[in-house]
Amino acid sequence: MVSEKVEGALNNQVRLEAESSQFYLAMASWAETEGLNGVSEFLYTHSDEERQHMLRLVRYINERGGRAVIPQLPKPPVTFESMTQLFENLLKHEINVSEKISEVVDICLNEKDYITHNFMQWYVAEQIEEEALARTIMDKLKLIDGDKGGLYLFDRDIATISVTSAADEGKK
Ligand code: OFO
Repeated sequence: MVSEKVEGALNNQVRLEAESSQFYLAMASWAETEGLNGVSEFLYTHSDEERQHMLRLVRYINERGGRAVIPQLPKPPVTFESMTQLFENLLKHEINVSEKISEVVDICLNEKDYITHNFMQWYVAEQIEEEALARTIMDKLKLIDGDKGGLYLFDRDIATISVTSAADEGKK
């Protein structure tokens, strides 16, 4: 059974994961209209992954005797200034999510809820990978520095990357 505090913290996280999914969906859609097909594929996949993160929490809360709250979401932006600005936003967003996950972990420890603490470790590991991936993408964009040929190759290559595949690469 989760305590009220832990239930509240997990439901906050449900909202954040849902917001991430919506945010990346908006980014994917914008990229698609800009002809950035690789970037848009990457972001559509990323958006789906965030939805899975949300679902995992929803099911856990309910399984542990709590009640998951399906949140109302703010409208994400329709357009983005540039691909660099888009990925800057993504990195900032992920850093914020990591901070929030640390807060949930902290609440679990204060509440002596070691089961939820254990459950949250999956999110801690996931955030390390997601932040690393976002930083790698930003490094590549800095390297390309607006060069059209470089952007073309970047768009082509990013289609094959996902957080999961990047994590698998790391394990090889
Ligand atoms: Fe759910 O991992 Fe990103 O936000």
